[in-house]
Amino acid sequence: MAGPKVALITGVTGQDGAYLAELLLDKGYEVHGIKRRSSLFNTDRVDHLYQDPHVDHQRFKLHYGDLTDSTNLIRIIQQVQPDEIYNLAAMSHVAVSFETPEYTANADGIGTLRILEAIRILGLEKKTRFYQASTSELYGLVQEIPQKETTPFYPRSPYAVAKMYAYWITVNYREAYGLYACNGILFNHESPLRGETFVTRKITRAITRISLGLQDCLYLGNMSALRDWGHAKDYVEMQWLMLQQEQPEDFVIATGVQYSVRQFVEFAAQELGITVAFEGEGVNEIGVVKSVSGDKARCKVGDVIVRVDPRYFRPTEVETLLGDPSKAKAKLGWEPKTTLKELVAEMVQADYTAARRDSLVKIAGFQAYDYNE
Ligand code: NDP
Ligand code: GDR
Repeated sequence: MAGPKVALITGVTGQDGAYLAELLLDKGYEVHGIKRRSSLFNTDRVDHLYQDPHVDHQRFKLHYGDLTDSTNLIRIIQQVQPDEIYNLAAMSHVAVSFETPEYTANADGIGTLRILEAIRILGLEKKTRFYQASTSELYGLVQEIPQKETTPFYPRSPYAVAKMYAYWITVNYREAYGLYACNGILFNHESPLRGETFVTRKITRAITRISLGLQDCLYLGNMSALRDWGHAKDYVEMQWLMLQQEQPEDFVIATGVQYSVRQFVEFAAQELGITVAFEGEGVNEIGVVKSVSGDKARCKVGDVIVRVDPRYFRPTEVETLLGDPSKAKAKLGWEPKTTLKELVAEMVQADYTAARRDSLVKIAGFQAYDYNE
């Protein structure tokens, strides 16, 4: 009898890696993940999936590795003999890529080549299917609205340029060597597991902390940027689906709806029952909280909530992204399940719970948890 399918996920400790590992385990896969060595634990998002390596039939295994080290990638792939590889690892922060352009090119661009070459070196071209985490950032300075699979690319950051190399090397290995390799061109997707420095999570975290008096103000950069935001949980299902087709193809994954960063702030505030004003607007020159409602809200009228800090502006910005997911709907029968409002509600709830815990500790110290006293 054939054993379970074996998947290898790079970037398993990230947002998508955690949701994808969960999905594949639910489907009965044996899941291997590559994690980087860090001086602190970096496995928070997958700790609930951890299985004691001393028990039999362990189905979730982690390996130390790095996309900048081909010897390590070849060894892991040889050992694991995966049916499917999901290449999710990347230096994924657009703004940070301007600070670390060479590293970003190495990890995000050449890292993809290293995996594709490992598949070839090990003679796994017919066995191993490959998914590349491509991105709407490829469209950058958009040439067409909405963006679809045929829209020309115009990357606007070292991150997007590195991902463009990864996109084309994936296509090239498919055409040159017959690999089952495909690109998911995913538009922004978020969740309570989103990294804290991406704008959506930064907003839901800050606004819940402000409402509980743990933080005074939220500083943002370009609030007019428009994005097509979906839920990460919906999007990882597509990553799996793309590797289950007869022929490998590239797909745009998006909701087809667009909002601004500023609107995202407003939705988050509404969810929390507070109304915000922005710097330069409202009754005075700096922006104030205009009204307060709901028992969660601890802000006073007059508190400044959202201010602009130019340090968050990017040297070249991607002003607008809007995806057309028609091909994914037609060929894979996929549609996003979560609206932006539902996504915001889930993120605000999760961050409010965390902020409330911090607030209790701040107010009452550890006594807050000492129920025997
Ligand atoms: P995260 O930033 O949450 O996760 C990135 C993962 O990559 C982490 O596990 C990180 O490890 C790991 N990683 C980073 N550098 C290396 C390296 N050199 N070697 C090995 N592992 C590394 O990203 P997401 O989960 O949000 O995104 C997953 C992928 O999808 C990324 O490639 C991203 O660029 C791409 N993408 C994401 C979109 C989104 O909206 N989320 C949209 C389109 C594409 P550690 O935990 O140690 O930092
Ligand atoms: P993005 O996501 O660059 O689209 O890349 P991010 O959330 O960082 O920015 C979205 C937009 O918000 C604007 N912005 C701010 N961004 C951050 N991070 N912090 C701020 O304070 C802030 N203020 C305004 C940005 O300028 C931008 O326009 C994400 C990543 O997950 C990539 O890996 C992925 O490829 C793309 O989405 C699709």
